[in-house]
Amino acid sequence: MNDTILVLNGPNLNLLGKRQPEIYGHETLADVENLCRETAAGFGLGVDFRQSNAEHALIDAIHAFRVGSAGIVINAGAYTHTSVAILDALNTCEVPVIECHISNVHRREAFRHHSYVSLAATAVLAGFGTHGYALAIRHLAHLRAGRAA
Ligand code: CA2
Repeated sequence: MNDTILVLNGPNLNLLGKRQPEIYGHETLADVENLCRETAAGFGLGVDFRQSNAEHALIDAIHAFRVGSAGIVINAGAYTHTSVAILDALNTCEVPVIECHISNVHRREAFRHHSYVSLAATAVLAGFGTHGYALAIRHLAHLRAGRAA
């Protein structure tokens, strides 16, 4: 088991902080990356922080971290609601997977209420804003401490 958490962000999240602040807030993805690194460092863990608009790149990243890592935090963006391919990749994971959404998807449009990612997730966070990423990392650290004991 290594010390690195994959934090994986899907389509359009590169625009975080630049559009729709009423839904997603003012923080940029670079701010989220800093938050993740600082949070993980507090537990002696590292972060590989990635964003892609391409489904295959997200799947390749999951494959690279599916075994032996400290876990995966995934905000798959709209692929959450559509991608059986990402679900299939997550179902191969031997490490914990935390699904994280900035907005509360359950008080939004009905098509956001179903998540393929949730079918493979250890835990799900929605509506905590970007703070949800820190909570997800904190939970991975907690699970890791339990596994090491
Ligand atoms: O709430 C979330 O984190 C979402 O995963 C964000 C996705 C959306 O499709 C999911 O239903 C919920 C959208 C990501 C788009 O990100 C943007 C951020 C700022 C401006 C424009 C898009």
